Amino acid sequence: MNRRMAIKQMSGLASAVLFAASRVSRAAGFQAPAAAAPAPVAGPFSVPALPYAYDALEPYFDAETMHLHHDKHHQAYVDKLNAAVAGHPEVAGKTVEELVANLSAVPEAIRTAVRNQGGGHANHSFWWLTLGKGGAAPTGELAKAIDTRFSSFSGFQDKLTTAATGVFGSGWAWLVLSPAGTLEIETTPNQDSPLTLGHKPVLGIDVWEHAYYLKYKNKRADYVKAYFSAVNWDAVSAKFADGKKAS
Ligand code: MN3
Repeated sequence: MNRRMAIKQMSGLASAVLFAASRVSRAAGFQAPAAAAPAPVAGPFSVPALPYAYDALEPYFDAETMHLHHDKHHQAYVDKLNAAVAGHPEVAGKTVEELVANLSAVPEAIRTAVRNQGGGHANHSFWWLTLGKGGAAPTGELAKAIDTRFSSFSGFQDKLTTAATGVFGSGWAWLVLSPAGTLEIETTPNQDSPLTLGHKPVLGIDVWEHAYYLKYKNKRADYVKAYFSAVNWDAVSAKFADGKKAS
């Protein structure tokens, strides 16, 4: 081997090492790119910060999915909602929950945008708060109500799983409080909110592919199974108690 060939081989080796190092650093922990994020659309609505670290739900929900889901998908709903309500001060002064709970009061020109983008904002704001690792199972009044309505906790899990895996296309499966104060399992298409139906969400499963495709690919059932290990039952039990008080 002459000197020139040896240098060529060495430089090839060096870039192979560099490539391997970059792979290791990526595998060690996903970091969101700091510089490339576009500025959010200004307006009355904003994405709430996660109440836990992006990797807090590992290994059930991976940190990369949490970054994309929260920082990109949820942000996009908020940006489009802010763009829609610009020039509608009567709408901009309300909470997103008030808007989706009474869509008929929203000007027709922006009603579909508020239903879709506002629904996305309301659903995801609710969703982040009900995830975590607080408690392994429902407690107190919620535990009793689930047993009464679904015979057992596992009976409830089976029914919610069937609902979540059965959603055709994108949507959500929910445990809600009906206006009569009973627990019901229901699904909504797209970003429709249970609030629009007059129902109070107690917990929900986002079954849009953006919620699981990176880690679970097409295996929605595996993602739904993992969801039950990523629920903050203390927070969900508190949602139930609040809903009961208000009904
Ligand atoms: Mn989502």
